[in-house]
Amino acid sequence: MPRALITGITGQDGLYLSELLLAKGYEVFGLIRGQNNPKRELVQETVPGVTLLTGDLTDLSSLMRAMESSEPDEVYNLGAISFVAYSWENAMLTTDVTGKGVLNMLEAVRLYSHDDPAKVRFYQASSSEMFGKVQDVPQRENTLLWPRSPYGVAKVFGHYMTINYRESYGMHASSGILFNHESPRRGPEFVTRKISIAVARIALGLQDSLSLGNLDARRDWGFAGDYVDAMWRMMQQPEGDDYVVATGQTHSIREFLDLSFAHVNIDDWEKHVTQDPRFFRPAEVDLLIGDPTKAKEQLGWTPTVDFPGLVTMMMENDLRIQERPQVARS
Ligand code: G4F
Repeated sequence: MPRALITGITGQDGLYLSELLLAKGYEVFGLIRGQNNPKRELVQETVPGVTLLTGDLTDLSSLMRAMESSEPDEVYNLGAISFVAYSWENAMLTTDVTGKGVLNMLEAVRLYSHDDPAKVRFYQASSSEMFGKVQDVPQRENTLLWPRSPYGVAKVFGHYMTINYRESYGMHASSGILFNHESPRRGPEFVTRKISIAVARIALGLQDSLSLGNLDARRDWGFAGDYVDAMWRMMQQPEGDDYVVATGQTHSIREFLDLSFAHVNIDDWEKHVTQDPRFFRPAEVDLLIGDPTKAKEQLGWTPTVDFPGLVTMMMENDLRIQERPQVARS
C-alpha cells in the first residue's frame, strides 16, 4: 500500500487529493496546524480514512516528526497562505509559510531520505500567480516569472527551491504550476465562490447586492478535482519535472458574473454589483492563460470540466446550501 503525506489537508485541494489517493488504495496522512484547528472536523467528516498529524510548515522539527511517523512514498506540499490579497497585509508571514515553508518541507524530506535521495517523491504546489505581469501569452513552463504580490514572490522562492533540490540532491521533486482551480469547496474569499454564494442568495431574495473589485482581470479557471489528478500523475513519472496545469482558456470576472446570473435567469446583473476600492489590489495580475501541452503529452492529463460546467457546478451547490443552510454542506 503506497503512503502519502499531504500538507494543506484542510484546503480544497487537500480534500480532493485525499479522496483520489484513498480511492487508489493509498494510506494517507494529513498535516494539520495549530491547537484545536476549526477545520479538523471537516477533514474527519469528508475523508475519514486520513490519519491527521500535527505540524506546521514553519517548524522543521514538526515536519521531521511527521515524516518519521508517516514514512511516506510521496509528499504533496499543498500548505500555504493562499489568499493573494491577504499577502500584502501579511507579507512576512506569507513569506515564512508560503515561501520558506517549502524549504522546510524539502529539508525534512532530504534528511529523512538521506540514504536514497529519490526514496520519497515530492510535489510542490506552484502557482500561475508567479507569472504575474505576464511575459508570454499563453504562459508555459519556461515563461519568465514576474510575480506581482508577496504571495507570488513567495511561490517563486518555493518553485526554484524545488528545482534546486532536484538538481542538487537528485530528489524526485516536481512542481505543478497550477492555474486557478475552483470547486464547490473553494473558500468564500476567492472571487468565484464569493460570486456563486452571493448570486444564489440574490436569486433566493436573501441579499440584494454584491461588492467586488476589478471585474476585467482574466483567469484560466479549471476544476480542482481535475487538477489533483495532474499532481498524482507527476508523482508517477520516472523523473521529477515542472508542468503547467491549465485549461488553455481565459475568462474575465465579468464573464463569470454573466454565467452565474444567467444560471438563475437574471440578465441585468449590473444593478446588483458594485465595485469597492477595498477589493482592488495594489498590483494586479491582468491576464492568465496557460499552455497545458506538456502536461497533456507527458502526463496524459486532460481537464474534464469546462468553464460553463464549472459555473454550473458551483451555482447548483450554492443554491442547494442557501436553500437549506441548516442541513447542506459543501
Ligand atoms: O479568486 P482570486 O482571489 O484568485 P487569485 O488572486 O487569482 O489567486 C488564486 O489563484 C492563484 C493561481 O493563479 C493561486 F495561486 C492563489 O492561491 C489563489 O488560489 O482573484 C481572482 C481575480 C483577481 O484578479 C482579483 O483582483 O479576481 C479579482 N477580484 C475582483 N473582485 C476579486 C474580487 N478577487 C477576490 N478574491 N475578491 C473580490 O471581491
